[in-house]
Amino acid sequence: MKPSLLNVGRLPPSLEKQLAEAYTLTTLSDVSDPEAFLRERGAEFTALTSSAAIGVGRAVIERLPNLRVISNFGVGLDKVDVAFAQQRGVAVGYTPDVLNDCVADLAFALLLDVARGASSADRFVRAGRWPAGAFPLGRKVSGARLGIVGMGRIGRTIARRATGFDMTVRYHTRRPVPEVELPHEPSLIELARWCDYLVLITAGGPSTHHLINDEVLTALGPDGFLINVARGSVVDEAALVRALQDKRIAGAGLDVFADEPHVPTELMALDNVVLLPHIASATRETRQAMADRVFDNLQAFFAGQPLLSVAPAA
Ligand code: NAP
Ligand code: 8YV
Repeated sequence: MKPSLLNVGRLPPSLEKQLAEAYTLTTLSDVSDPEAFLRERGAEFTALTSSAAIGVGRAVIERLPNLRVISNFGVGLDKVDVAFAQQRGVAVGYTPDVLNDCVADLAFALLLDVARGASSADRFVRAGRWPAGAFPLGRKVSGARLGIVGMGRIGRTIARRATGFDMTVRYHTRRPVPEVELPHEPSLIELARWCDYLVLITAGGPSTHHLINDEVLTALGPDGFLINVARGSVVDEAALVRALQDKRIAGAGLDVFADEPHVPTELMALDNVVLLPHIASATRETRQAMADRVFDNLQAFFAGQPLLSVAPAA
């Protein structure tokens, strides 16, 4: 008998197909009345898949009394109630490391774009404005000062990329990372004051909610750029909009937003921002590697083996 798997997230079609072959798969969004379905059939499911974008909260987990394993498509667990799942003895798998390269690459794509004005210059050319005059000067990236907020798997990959641009790097986390030789800056304000580019790559969730507030943006200053590839919740978006409108910071490159897929209209009106639809891990290679990890975590669990990537105790 195949184990019953409830999919509450949106997964790549090839992964859904693979899951449907190995498990008795139900996708919650296909069900007409999910509330009633969970009430009547919740006890059938031993496994659950979700994605970092959708997650799974306590209310759903509570409806699944026989749940034994969650496999999350994504490394960010801010929308998964890991603490409650683990308390119930449910194993939680996720997809760390396989996306480090692509997220770090996209952080640099945003950084270079907003500093040099690539997207803005593209709009300038397409609008036929070049014959009327030169595009405004950008800002130099090579040799500049890079502040990284978060120095985990992806933060370290971003720091490695920065060596190729001869950048001077410092970082901020709650605790210095012993194996990282870069200078740790215990004060986020001081890091923002020091750097030219401030890249956010912390976890989301309550501990980082609005870490980047008006005070930090003021410290970053009119020549400083903010890059966010972490979570929209890390930034006070209203304060960011005001800082950009008043030119109290130079610009921002954003892959993530507070209320995705909705982007504040004020940001769309600004030319000193680059706006991306949460695509940092979205390459064919990396999404396939993430899909493989989601599948392999489940397969390992049902083979009685440890998950390949198990979420740390919450
Ligand atoms: P990780 O290895 O767990 O690193 C997380 C880092 O955040 C750690 O260095 C941690 O250091 C730091 N941190 C946590 N709370 C903090 C706080 N309050 N103040 C300062 N630093 C704090 O995670 P990762 O694999 O590098 O991934 C990081 C995050 O990137 C994910 O959680 C996810 O939200 C985001 N992400 C986004 C995309 C995208 O598509 N844009 C893709 C993948 C991941 P301390 O605990 O010592 O403070
Ligand atoms: C995914 C992410 O784009 O892994 C994460 O935490 O944010 C991204 O890799 C996405 O969440 C997939 O749902």
